[in-house]
Amino acid sequence: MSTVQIPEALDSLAIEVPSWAYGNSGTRFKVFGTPGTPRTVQEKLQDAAKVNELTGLAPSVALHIPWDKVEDYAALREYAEGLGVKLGTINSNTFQDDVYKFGSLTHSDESVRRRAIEHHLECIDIMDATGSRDLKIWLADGTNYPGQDDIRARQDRLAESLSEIYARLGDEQRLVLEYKFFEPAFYHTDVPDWGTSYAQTLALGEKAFVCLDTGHHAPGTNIEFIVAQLLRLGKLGSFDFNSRFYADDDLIVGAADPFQLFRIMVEVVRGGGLEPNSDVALMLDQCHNLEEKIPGQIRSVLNVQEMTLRALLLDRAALAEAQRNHDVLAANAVFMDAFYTDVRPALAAWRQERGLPADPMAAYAASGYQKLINDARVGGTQAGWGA
Ligand code: LRH
Ligand code: MN
Ligand code: MN
Repeated sequence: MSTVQIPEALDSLAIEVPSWAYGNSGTRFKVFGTPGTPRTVQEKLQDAAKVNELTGLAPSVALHIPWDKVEDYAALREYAEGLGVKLGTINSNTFQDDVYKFGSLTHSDESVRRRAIEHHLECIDIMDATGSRDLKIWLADGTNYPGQDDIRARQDRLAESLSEIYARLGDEQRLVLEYKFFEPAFYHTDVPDWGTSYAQTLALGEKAFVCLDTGHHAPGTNIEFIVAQLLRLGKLGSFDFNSRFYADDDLIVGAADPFQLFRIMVEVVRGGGLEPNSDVALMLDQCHNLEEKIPGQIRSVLNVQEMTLRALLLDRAALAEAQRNHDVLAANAVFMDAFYTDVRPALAAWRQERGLPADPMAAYAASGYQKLINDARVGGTQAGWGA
């Protein structure tokens, strides 16, 4: 019998899954095909619904446009809802067309900027049809060589382009601006860090927020500090969760550094990020190059759930007491106690109480779903990279 008491706050934990996680992906060296890969957006939604069915944790699916382009988004919404999931964040994409070689929202040529702005306005039209709240913008814009372009003028053009997109948002809609310090640009990136995203979104207004992708930081960056700071400033809009060893590796969240995920979730809880009506949306942004995609996603949402529970179990009163006494070792011990708590047996029981499988990974393996899709789907598509 486990002694872990699960706080009610865990009941409402929701992690959005990305449609592109179900497609084949890889590196610039090779994209391996996986049996059962979805051929259509609808099939990606079916797989996402399976993850939600077995975990109760993934009620919405992010789309990437044009990777998930369809004729009728209202019909797609109905289809998703029929499967028990909602359509979530709409991700724009100005990083795969030749016209954007030298930038999109920051481009020096007005006609290219116009095209990129129009793409975002189209994404907002899609949000109107899908009922999505968030438009997520990540830009590949940047330069490879010092002197290649005027980096300050690019900031000005970015601000102008973003304000036109922002002006089109509905009352309940939001814009989240994701930062990344390098790649595909190698000298400078136009939105490299949280400070730039904060400055740009602050100028836009209260419906604009920062998106923090955990893979988009230099090694050694204290990400939980950024989380604390953005929550303090009321500007943390969303997470793209994944793991990195070296760069933007897009591996399963919590796989590379579970302790870092714990530290991040401690700050999320501390900053009110799990409270009802919080501004913070939790999402995965991952690719499964080698492993099977559906169990990869199941593992991912379970990792977030486990670390969230450990963060909720942190004895904050004891921690505050030790901190007040400047008892460094006691404070650290309280912190580590929560991290080292094995919450898995308690979570298994908690799931069963809610009619979910105690072990979603085992339930998936036993479900026969993988064989079903392997047989039914021939010629699945790539996640989008190079597609
Ligand atoms: C960029 C990024 C961004 C994209 C996704 C596919 O590296 O993190 O969120 O939309 O990958
Ligand atoms: Mn991302
Ligand atoms: Mn990324």
